[in-house]
Amino acid sequence: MSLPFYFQLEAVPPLSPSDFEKRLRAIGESSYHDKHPFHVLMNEGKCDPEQIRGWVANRFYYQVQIPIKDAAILSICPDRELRREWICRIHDHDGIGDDPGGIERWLLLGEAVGLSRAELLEQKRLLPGVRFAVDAYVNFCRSHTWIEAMASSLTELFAPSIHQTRIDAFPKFYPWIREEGLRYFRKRLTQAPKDVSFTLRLVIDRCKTRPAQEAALAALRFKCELLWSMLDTLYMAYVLRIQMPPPDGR
Ligand code: AHQ
Repeated sequence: MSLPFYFQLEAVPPLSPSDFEKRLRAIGESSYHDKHPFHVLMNEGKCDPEQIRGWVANRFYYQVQIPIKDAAILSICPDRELRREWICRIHDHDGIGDDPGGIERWLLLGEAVGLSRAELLEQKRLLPGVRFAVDAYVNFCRSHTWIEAMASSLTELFAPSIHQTRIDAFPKFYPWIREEGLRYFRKRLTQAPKDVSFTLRLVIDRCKTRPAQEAALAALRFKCELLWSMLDTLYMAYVLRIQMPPPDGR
């Protein structure tokens, strides 16, 4: 079995830190899912309530798997100082102390768009393609090195604008969505930059060889692909209205 191409780069000199960062950022600039037609429709106010509810319900599966993914990273990271930093991501989603966490804030978003907590918690609207993409993210982080898994979260380099866009667009185009539903996005405006500045510095500092740098770039490309494919599934189901008939008529 041939090794991934980047392992054949041992003799190639590493990228400089600034060129490595430029390569990381270039991935998002071209293929981050803020450019996906479903997000464009949503941010231009062209989604109907059912399409918004479909997006909220399916993204809930991504949200609840984030702490599972981060726990998988903790379980393979041997560095105590890095674990002490990374564990905050689990608290951000599961909650800690008085902060109920991002999963609870996403449940509030669900209620604000007209979905019951039970519908979200029981994954009533979860589409197969979304489940496969999200599970692929968790499995990637379980089966790769901890630095590749951390590098895959760098899609959030491009996330603050995506949250601000929703904070601006939802009240303007979807006044029927209750304001408290936006709490999740508002919280990410500060959490995402904190997470990403730590992770960007770590990946640049720790990926000293060209193979390590190319593996981190491949991890980020993989994550962009899975975020994009989640929205492909939603577009197919909620815009083109093509869904797999439920197996055995369920
Ligand atoms: O709300 C998001 C979030 O908490 C995270 C964690 C991070 C990761 O660990 O991969 N990625 C991420 C993202 C969140 N929101 C997405 C969105 O479109 O609202 C973007 C997504 C990301 O950029 O990876």
